[in-house]
Amino acid sequence: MYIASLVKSLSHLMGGQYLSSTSSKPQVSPLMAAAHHVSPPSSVKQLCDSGTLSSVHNHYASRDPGAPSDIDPTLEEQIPTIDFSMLTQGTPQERSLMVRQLGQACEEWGFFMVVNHGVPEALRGAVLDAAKDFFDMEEEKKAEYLGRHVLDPIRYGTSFNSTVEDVHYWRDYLKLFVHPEFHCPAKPPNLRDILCQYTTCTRALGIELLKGIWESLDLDESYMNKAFNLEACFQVFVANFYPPCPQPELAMGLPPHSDHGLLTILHQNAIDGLHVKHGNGWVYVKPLPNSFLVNTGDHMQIVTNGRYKSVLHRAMTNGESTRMSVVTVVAPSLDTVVEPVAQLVSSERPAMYRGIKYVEFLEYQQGNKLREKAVLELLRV
Ligand SMILES: O=C(O)CCC(=O)C(=O)O
Repeated sequence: MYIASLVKSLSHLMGGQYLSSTSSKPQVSPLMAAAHHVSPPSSVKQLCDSGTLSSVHNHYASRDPGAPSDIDPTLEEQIPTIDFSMLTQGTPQERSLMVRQLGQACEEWGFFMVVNHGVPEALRGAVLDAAKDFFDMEEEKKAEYLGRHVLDPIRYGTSFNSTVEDVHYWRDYLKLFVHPEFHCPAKPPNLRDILCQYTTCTRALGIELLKGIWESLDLDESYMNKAFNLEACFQVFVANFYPPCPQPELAMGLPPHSDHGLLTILHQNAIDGLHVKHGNGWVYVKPLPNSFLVNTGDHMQIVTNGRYKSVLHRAMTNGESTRMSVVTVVAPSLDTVVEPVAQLVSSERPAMYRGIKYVEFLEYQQGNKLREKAVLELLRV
């Protein structure tokens, strides 16, 4: 009851505060404005570059190796693979096979690898290099992009949301809103062009996968465009930087969480560190060469009325090498109210979630501690 009224008052507080999805910058709500004045901790890169680090400060001790949720992951389970070329250029039989496999992957895993996706390897390499060039810039230059508010379209920072956290995560990030308007730092100079190409390709990839997923549920494609306003779809790009950590047994890159969007498309450098929750355990992800890792987000769970669930994942640290990942999230337009589609609601399976404007969900998720599927749970009917 308390939670329901919290969500209601949140919606009320934020209602009407935002410009339309084509506006240049979402406005700051009074709720979030309060969080502006806390100065952020140093970036973890800066801590590492100081060269004297042999242990992590208590602020980073987010892991409890003895806790049941922290048990060692297994490699035994194989994450499903989707051949994108069969989905988009295959025979009708090949497409329907891929659609079936997509549906199965979403239902059983919420995670799959995509191969033969057509995004050039050179571009995938270039985006990681350009993101690294950004993190390698002097702190004073990066400080120009420090996030003041969780809906700022360009946001450099550390941990997840250091203004509200008790413990921090061993991660620096650059978050950019790249669609329907494209935002990018002016430095390093090649970032804009590479990112523009990369995010265009991955958006197209995401939308094709969404069509296949929609088909796997026997839903009409035109209805999907209407439900999400995909022409103005919201797309965010995140570059994650996890430098070597002196005590990886204590610190985490990112804690167990689900993603807010419909689909997240992830690509990493040669260093592994992603764990995915499957059944009661964690699976250590070893991506196939040249593949993307894709996972379903909270809004997929809402819209499918719980048929396809978002999945918990976490990013681990290591003591030797810098890990980087680049993530793009494809989501409904910011002003879309997302709710379970009527075709997946019945008297046997009543609506499980109440509808919420995408931007409200996003602001709440990004403005609070990152904790499993906490925001989605707030919307449960
Ligand atoms: O770096 C990774 O592998 C995971 C990143 C992630 O979960 C995120 O950016 O939300």
